[in-house]
Amino acid sequence: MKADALESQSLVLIVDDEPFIRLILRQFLDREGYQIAEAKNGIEAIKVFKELHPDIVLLDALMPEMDGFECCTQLRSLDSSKYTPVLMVTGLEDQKSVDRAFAVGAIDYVTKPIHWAVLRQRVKRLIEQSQLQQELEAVNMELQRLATIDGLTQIANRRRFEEYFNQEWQRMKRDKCPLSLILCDVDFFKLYNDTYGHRIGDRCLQEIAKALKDIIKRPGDLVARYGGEEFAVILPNTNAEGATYVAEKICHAVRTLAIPHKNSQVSPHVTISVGFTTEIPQPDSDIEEMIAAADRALYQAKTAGRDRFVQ
Ligand code: GH3
Ligand code: MG
Ligand code: MG
Ligand code: MG
Repeated sequence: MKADALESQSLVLIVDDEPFIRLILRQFLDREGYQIAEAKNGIEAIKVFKELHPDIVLLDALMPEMDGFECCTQLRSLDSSKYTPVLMVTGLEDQKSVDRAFAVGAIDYVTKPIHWAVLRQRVKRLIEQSQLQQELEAVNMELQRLATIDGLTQIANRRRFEEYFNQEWQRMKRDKCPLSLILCDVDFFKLYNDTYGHRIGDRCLQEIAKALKDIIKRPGDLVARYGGEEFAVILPNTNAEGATYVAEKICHAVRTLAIPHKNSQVSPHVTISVGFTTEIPQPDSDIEEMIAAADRALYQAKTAGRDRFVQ
């Protein structure tokens, strides 16, 4: 009759003001392989919950000090109880009590005298459901993270760039603070691929992305892969002087990687061109125009000879 290994580690919090009920519940669930904690009223239950984070709460309704309904309300308001099922175990059978229990966040309801075979299944299933829910949430969070990351370079992708740039644009507009945007494009990268092959080209992009990440570390800054061999950097709360400093550092960092590029027309190594723009977004200014301005600066860096930055 033992529960399986997973459940045997689960902790059940029994909340009841009657010592005899706590005792028979403890004996039964102990035989089922659960760990047990006890509380004799709602106040004590909250305290024990915060301390031990049980996997399920078996909650009596009528108790002195704080009853089960109030206790359940308070439990539901705790962040740490998000996935913890509360099972009401009570002598109250009227519709009003049942409705109230569910309204305050109980996930299920069983009445006294306890039907042990039913209780056994309820406890088992509620714990399983809550574990499954937590696993799904973890998978979901990982999926959300993956959806914003570029597979090749492991930095933010274009989608994340758009999202963050929009967000920071609005924030800088509200706060009347300068926002800087840097666009970078690897020089003669088509020639690089043609010379060394696409796989080495990929590795080159990975190295450049890593170098950019290493130098742009201020909280709030974002480095993203904007396109094939193009990178974008968002610098909130950063004026033109700050952006100049970062743009210079980007050119320097790529040069310092000293990745050979024998067919580049500007250097024996891979270089990057950088364009940037800074503005305090105004109520009537256009976000697309800011990207276009950075793009124009980048184009000027290209036509002026590459391996440089232009504002
Ligand atoms: P410019 O100096 O004017 O920027 O010249 P360029 O050759 O870098 O510019 P162009 O836009 O003509 O070529 C970009 C090249 O980047 C073409 C494409 O094959 C390469 N590229 C884009 N994405 C990737 C990628 O994920 N991996 C590799 N290896 N190459 C890529
Ligand atoms: Mg009671
Ligand atoms: Mg390009
Ligand atoms: Mg290029």
